[in-house]
Amino acid sequence: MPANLRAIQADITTLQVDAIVNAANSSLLGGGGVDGAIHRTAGPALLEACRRLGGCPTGEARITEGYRLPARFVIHAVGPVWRGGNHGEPALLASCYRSAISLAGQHGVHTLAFPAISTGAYGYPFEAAARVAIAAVRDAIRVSPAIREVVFCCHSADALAIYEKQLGECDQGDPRARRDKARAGRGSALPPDAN
Ligand code: AR6
Repeated sequence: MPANLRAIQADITTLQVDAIVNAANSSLLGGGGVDGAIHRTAGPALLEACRRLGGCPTGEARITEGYRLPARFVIHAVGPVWRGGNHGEPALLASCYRSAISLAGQHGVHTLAFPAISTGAYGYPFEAAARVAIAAVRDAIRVSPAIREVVFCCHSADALAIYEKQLGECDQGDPRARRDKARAGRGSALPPDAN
């Protein structure tokens, strides 16, 4: 059965899912934004675990336990800094979503929540980032069948509206949406019978 994708507005540190994704930097040693919130809630053992990982390149992800978080795991994904869009940013952003899904699949995660990676301190334009995120997640979950639900966790009502609109636009259950996407040449690579 295909995984369910949905968007909610919440503080990701409160979510009772198997794993939450952190928008980390390549040191993995904490920072502001969602990274700061996750470290504050998880407690100092998370920083210790991150230290042992020895960093993570942009476009990749690493996994730790969730410690004091309700989530069992934290998947630390390093998105790109936005530098105008011609420095490989979309590919790097897609790659960190794919790496996170792959790690989740390897660790038996069924439910997973993502923040909007790179859209805060890293300056990635929100709508463009959401488009990359949704497409990358849709693609990656096809090879990680254990994953049943992916939540795009938005910090604001505006962010939620953007995700809901884009998830609606590429609603795989709607044949008209599929046809329109195919016409626009920007649809998912899923064959119609994969839905
Ligand atoms: N729950 C859900 N989303 C959140 C939360 C939260 N508690 N807090 C912020 N957001 P950012 P980046 C949203 O800056 O752009 C850190 O210092 C926020 O509104 O956290 O990938 C790291 O250490 C935004 O839409 O991550 C890195 O150095 C999104 O999360 C750097 O920032 C991402 O914003 C990474 O920058």
